[in-house]
Amino acid sequence: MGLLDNKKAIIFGVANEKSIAWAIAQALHKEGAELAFTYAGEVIKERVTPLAESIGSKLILPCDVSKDNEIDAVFNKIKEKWEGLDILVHSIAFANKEELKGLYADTSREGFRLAMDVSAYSLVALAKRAYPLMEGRSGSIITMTYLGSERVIPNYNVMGVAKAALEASVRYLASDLGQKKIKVNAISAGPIRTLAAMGIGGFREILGVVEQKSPLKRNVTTEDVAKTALYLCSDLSSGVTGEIIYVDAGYNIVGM
Ligand code: 0WD
Repeated sequence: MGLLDNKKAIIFGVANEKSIAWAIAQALHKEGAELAFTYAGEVIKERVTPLAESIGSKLILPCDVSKDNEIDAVFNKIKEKWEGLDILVHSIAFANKEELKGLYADTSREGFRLAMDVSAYSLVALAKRAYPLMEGRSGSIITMTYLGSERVIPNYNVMGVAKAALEASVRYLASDLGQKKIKVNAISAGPIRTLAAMGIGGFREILGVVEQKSPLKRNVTTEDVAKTALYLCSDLSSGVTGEIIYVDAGYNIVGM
């Protein structure tokens, strides 16, 4: 018997086998959840399809989260195939590469809009379509954030500001959806070498600092994050909502 037997979960944000979302998908699958995946663009489709199929997923759908019509199509399909939904994993962020180096003070209006739209508003856009499908099912929505939302991390820039908006959205969504018995939480992960992370200037240096200074004296893995995701998506976290949970080897508590 698994923790998530008979649960239906949709995963947004698998780009390849190194993605945090992929480790989460595997953990949810292992505990019995049935999974749907989305991808943005044909290149990602080719990477996601074999991964999704390897764990028996039959629903692999296109979705650029900056397009409402694509989001609508995904949730219409979920309604048609599954009728309801128990778990939504949002593991998506994007900013133009030139915004992730140099000065935050040089952020462009369009760069700010794009980072906010894809990295923060997208959670709201997905939650808006998910909650009617979660009615009466004790749903769980999770998203991924980073310490750059509350402290200045060199080069993280506009993404830090987008993550602050994302974390505030977690609290507002948790408040709205609590009466429908839906939990909304975020995991604040330590740095992990993924496609998205490699776009951040000086990322290798950040990994080195965490290894040296964090209480556990190591970096975290996608499996570390996936275990907390499993907790948040299952009944083990039945009394937890609106939280930002750190999976960062304790780095966030360190002052010096
Ligand atoms: O150190 C890290 N890797 C951390 C990541 C530390 C703390 C938090 N995070 C967050 C990221 O900010 C993101 O929200 O975790 C989430 C997942 O990121 P990841 O697993 O590190 O990176 P990746 O494997 O690249 O997945 C993010 C994916 C995109 O990948 P690419 O590399 O193609 O940009 O987000 C998806 C895409 O698959 N994505 C979109 N999906 C739909 N519509 C869009 C979009 N417009 N843009 C990006």
